[in-house]
Amino acid sequence: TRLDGFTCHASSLPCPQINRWMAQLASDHPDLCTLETVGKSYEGRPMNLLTVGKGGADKPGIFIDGGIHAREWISPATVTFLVNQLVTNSSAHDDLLSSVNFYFMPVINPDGYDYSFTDDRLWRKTRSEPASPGGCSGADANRNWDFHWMEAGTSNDSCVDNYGGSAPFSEVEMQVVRDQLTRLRNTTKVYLTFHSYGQKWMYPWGYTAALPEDWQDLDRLARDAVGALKAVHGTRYQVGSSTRTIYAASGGSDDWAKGVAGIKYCYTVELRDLGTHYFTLPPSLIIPSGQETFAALKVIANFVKKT
Ligand code: ING
Ligand code: ZN
Repeated sequence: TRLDGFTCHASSLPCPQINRWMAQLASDHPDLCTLETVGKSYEGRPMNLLTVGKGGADKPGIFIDGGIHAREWISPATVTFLVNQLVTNSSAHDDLLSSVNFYFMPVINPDGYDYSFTDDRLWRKTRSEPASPGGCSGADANRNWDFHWMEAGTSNDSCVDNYGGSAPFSEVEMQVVRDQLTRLRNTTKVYLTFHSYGQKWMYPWGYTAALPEDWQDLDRLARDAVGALKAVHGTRYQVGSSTRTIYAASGGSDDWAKGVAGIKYCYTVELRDLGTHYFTLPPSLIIPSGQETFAALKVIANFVKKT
């Protein structure tokens, strides 16, 4: 059976179905979509990158990932919603698709994500085997990046949720994402990584309370984005640096994307809600979350188009 956008967003889908849906979408829209398997997870699941655009490889890009934390199901659901909007309603976004490339990786921790369907709904980490005897499985993929690794908001106890891993980039899935960001860094102007929950549009740094020297540029674009987001369903998002908005945590992907890859506009987005439903947001809120987040993405893409 075919998986259309509506069926996909009636509930969260596990990885095999997300991959099947992306493959079908890419083959239905070959003029707009390029689907590549760019790596494999620890347990062997394919990791896919979907490029959407028709202006050619040198156009400015926006790199978007989801599902770095297994239990944050609204993240892959929202990222796939963004993909679906751009691709199946492409005539409405014709000018953006001609001038901007969108790089999507909807589930960058596929082992953990599937484990949260089959075994433990509240699993956060990857599923790599313990690095030492008596340890626990998995690391916090958003504490595993090689920039101020293990300095703040993280632990070297493998049995806790914010375990930073046995070494920077010990988790193969983060190596895969790192390599794509590195490959695309010259054209990528914006990096967006979707989490839940808390309704926050955050920029670096997570490792320190100090702000990047260009923080006002990041702050301004974030405020424009959340303004458009709020206009859709009235949802309020807070804007600020990660450390000042939520808590200090180092080894996150956005800090690496800015501090090492040199991408100027990097954001960690905490999607809905404010805590009422914790990580188990009702499926009826997938579409509203997608709609408002798409409004924010359009603001960002229009900005990128002008750069
Ligand atoms: N939140 C992010 C986390 O990884 C974060 C918040 C990101 C803090 C980046 C600092 C830097 O803990 C969730 N929900 O995982
Ligand atoms: Zn998260």
